Amino acid sequence: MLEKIKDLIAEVEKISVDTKEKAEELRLKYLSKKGVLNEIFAEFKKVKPEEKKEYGQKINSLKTLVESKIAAAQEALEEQLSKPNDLDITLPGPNYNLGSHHPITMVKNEIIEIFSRLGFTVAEGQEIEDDYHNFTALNFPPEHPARDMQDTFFIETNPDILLRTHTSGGQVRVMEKQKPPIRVLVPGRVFRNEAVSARSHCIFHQIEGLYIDKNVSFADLKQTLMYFAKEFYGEKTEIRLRPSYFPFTEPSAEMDVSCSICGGKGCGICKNSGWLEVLGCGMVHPNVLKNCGIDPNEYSGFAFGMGIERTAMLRYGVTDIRMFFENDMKFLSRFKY
Ligand code: 2NM
Repeated sequence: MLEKIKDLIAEVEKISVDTKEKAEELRLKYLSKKGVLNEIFAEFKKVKPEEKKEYGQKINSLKTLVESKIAAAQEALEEQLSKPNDLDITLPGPNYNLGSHHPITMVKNEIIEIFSRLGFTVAEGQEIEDDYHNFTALNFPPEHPARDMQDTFFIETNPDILLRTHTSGGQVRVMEKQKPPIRVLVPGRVFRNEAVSARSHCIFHQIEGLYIDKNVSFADLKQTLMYFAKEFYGEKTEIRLRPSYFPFTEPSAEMDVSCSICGGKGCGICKNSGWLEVLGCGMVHPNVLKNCGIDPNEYSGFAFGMGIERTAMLRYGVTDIRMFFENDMKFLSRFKY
C-alpha cells in the first residue's frame, strides 16, 4: 500500500493542470466522496498501529499535493482572466452624431411658445386646398391677380384644387367649425409660383394668427403684436404700424420692428432705415367673418401673418433663403444647441 501511495504522488506530480476542467477532474478523482483519498483512508484503518505514522504522513502529502495543484491552477486561471487584453473599457465611446431641430422649426416653435402664453393654440390646415378656402372665403375678388397662374400652383386637371399660397385657409376652416372666442395659430408650408432667388423661394413657411371675440379692437392687435415683438426681438424693441392692404383685413397694416442689429441707428440689414418689416396684420374683414358663419355685428377679430424664413434670416443672420432648403449639413450643424 505504501508503494501505491508513492506511485500516486509521482503520477499527480506529472499532471499539468491548466484548465478549469482538468482541475475539476483532479478534484473528483482524488477528493470527492468516492475518490482515491477516501479509498486510502478506508484502508488506513486496517494499518498496524506502529506503521500508522509513516502511512499517515504519505497520505497527507498526497492530499496536500492534490489540493495545491488545484489551487495553483485556479490562481493561474484567475490571473489570466484579469490580464489586460485589447478591450480598453476606459476609452471614450463612439461619437454618435446627435440630430437637432431645423432653424425653421426652432423659430416656428419659439413663435408658438410666445403666443401660447396669450392663450393661442395651434391648427395645421392643409397644404392642398380648394379655391374657396384659399381665396373666395378670404374676400379675394374673382379677378384678383393672386389667383393668377403666375402666383398660384393649380392642379392641371382641376383648377379648383391648388397648393395653398398662405395658411389662411386653415383659419377659415377653424372659423367654420369653432364658435368664438377663437385664438389660433396656423403654421405651415406655403407655395407660390415665383422665381427662386436669395430673397424668395417658391416654397416657404408662414405662421398666421387669428383672434376673434366680442369687442376685439385694433388696440388689442397692437398690444398683442408689441408683446410678441419684445419677447421675440428683445425687451428694447419698438414697433410701428404702416397702413397696407390685404383683401381679408380692413384696416390692414404692416408692422416694422426697430432694427435689432444696429438698435435703430441704421445699418446694412435695415438699409439704413433703422426699421425691419416683419409681419402683416389687420382687423378681419366683415365679409370673411360672414363667409365663415360668424356674425360681424356680434364679433370682431384681428389676424396677422409672417414668413418664418424671413424671420429666421433676421434672427440668425442668414443672407440666402435657399440655405433653408439645401439640407447642407455644414449649414444645419450651426443651429445645434
Ligand atoms: C396676413 C396679414 C393679415 C390673415 C387673415 C386671416 C383670416 F383667415 F382670418 F382672414 N388669416 N390670416 C392675415 C391678415 C394674414 O399675412 C401677411
